[in-house]
Amino acid sequence: MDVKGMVVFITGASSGIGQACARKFAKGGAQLLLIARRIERLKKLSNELETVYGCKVYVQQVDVRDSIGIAQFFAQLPEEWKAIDILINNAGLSRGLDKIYEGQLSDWEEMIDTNVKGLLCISRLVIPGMVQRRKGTIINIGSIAGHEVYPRGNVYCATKHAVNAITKGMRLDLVDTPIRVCTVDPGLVETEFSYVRFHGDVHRAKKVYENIVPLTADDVADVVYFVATRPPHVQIAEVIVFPTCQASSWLVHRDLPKGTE
Ligand code: NDP
Ligand code: 8X3
Repeated sequence: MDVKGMVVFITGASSGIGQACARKFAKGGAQLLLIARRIERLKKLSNELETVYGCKVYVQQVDVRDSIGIAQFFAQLPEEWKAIDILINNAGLSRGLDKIYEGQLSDWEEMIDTNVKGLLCISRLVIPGMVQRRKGTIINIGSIAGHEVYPRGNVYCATKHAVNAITKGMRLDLVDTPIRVCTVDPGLVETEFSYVRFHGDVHRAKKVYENIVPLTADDVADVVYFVATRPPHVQIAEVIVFPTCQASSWLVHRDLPKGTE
């Protein structure tokens, strides 16, 4: 399927996987609707995409935890931008890596509000138009954390299990439409993810990717693009993508031989 001229809506496009997806779909000729909280980054990305790929880009500062703000953003969108062909529900984060009896309530709220309620809120506004137009692809960015729970991952894993369940629920409820629902579930990807998880502790964040070759955001964007560009009758329900050194959430081979990094 060609994405040329399609409206692709990416949440959390200011960094990491979302930003890599924006570049990938721009290269394919799509029109990009991009949101995140860091608007300066989105504007910079928009300039880059318009210059390099000559595509149309619409950016707006939106916090996906703010259901009223999301509704206002959606209501004021020009009609051409409301006709979303591909929704990439990517905005998400982890906060903390603590035993469940030591975790911070504020971290839990932030993860649940962003990863679960934010995704639901955006989807609730976008899917009716897809149903009406009888066209659309929804790609949720889940995680291996939505399939396995790892020590101290408790609430983050719970939010990604919720994303997994919501994705399945969407697929069931949309089975009588041409809309496709997919989830792309990565393992270790080196982005700002761990920096955010550890509240800006760069040293601790770097240790997550020590002595391994992790996935890059571009690797994940390649998978998302592949999923989106299958023929309309092909619905890739779920993709788990690991770096080669990873076999599960908690089995990661870190003994990288010198010279192969
Ligand atoms: P990054 O931290 O690099 O990017 C996260 C993006 O989400 C940013 O653009 C950020 O934008 C946005 N975001 C976070 N909170 C909000 C909010 N309240 N409102 C709007 N946007 C928000 O991490 P990744 O690219 O790695 O993460 C992207 C997705 O991939 C997440 O859902 C994550 O759970 C998932 N994932 C990541 C893996 C990894 O190892 N990196 C593995 C598996 C899944 P801003 O801060 O500007 O609002
Ligand atoms: C991000 C990957 O393993 O840190 O979802 O949960 S992991």
